[in-house]
Amino acid sequence: AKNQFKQALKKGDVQLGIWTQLGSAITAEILAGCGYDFIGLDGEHGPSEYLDIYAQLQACAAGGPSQPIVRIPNHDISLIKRYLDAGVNTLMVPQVDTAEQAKALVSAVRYPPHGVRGYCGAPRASGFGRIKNYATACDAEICLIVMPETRQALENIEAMAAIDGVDAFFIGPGDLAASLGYIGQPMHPEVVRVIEETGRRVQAAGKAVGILCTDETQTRRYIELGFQIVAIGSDQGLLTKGAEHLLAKFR
Ligand code: 3PY
Ligand code: MG
Repeated sequence: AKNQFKQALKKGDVQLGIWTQLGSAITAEILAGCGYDFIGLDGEHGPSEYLDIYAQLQACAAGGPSQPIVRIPNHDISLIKRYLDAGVNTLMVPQVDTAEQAKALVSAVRYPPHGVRGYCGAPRASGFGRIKNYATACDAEICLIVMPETRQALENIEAMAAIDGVDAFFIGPGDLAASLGYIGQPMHPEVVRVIEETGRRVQAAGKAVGILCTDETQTRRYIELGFQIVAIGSDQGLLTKGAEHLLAKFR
């Protein structure tokens, strides 16, 4: 199996990642070489469109060992097909609220007869046709991460976790806080309590759980609780904080 990230989740290992939302292939190339287990390429928030993500995937391949995870903007199966063709093997989908939605996503990432993914002869994902068994081998390599970000999703955690092909859950603290009535307060004690409880429920159902968190103390706590996919910072956050910190030393 080539998707080391997926294997690491199965083994129970923690994967530390960096989030990128600036849409820059150069940034992705630099970060991919920094030693993180994964790099999140964000096609939901931030400026990245399909070709921007494509370039960032190329940059990751050139820049280093980090596993790219692509977060797509919606559940559109024709868009999912295009990202998979581009070589995405670890796909994150936002705002997944129901088992029906999760099942449709599993179907979207699998070729017939197991799903409805459209077939292309020689996409980038197949090394432009050089990986001869791509069409039969790829299903096992694809890692599907769904995002519970609403009250409704919380009600359906066990139903979604029971679906074969849903590999992991990545909690969106910002949207979840908003859905719970605490918009802009992802660190509100009640939001954190619900996140921790959701993590336990996902783990009890036998699936991996992850989160994007930039508060260092809370990030450590999530790791202690067994969160496995942990994005610990972002390109935009690092740039802002680094630039402000530098200037503050001289002014
Ligand atoms: C959220 O906080 O809602 C997210 O989607 C983070 O990735
Ligand atoms: Mg979100």
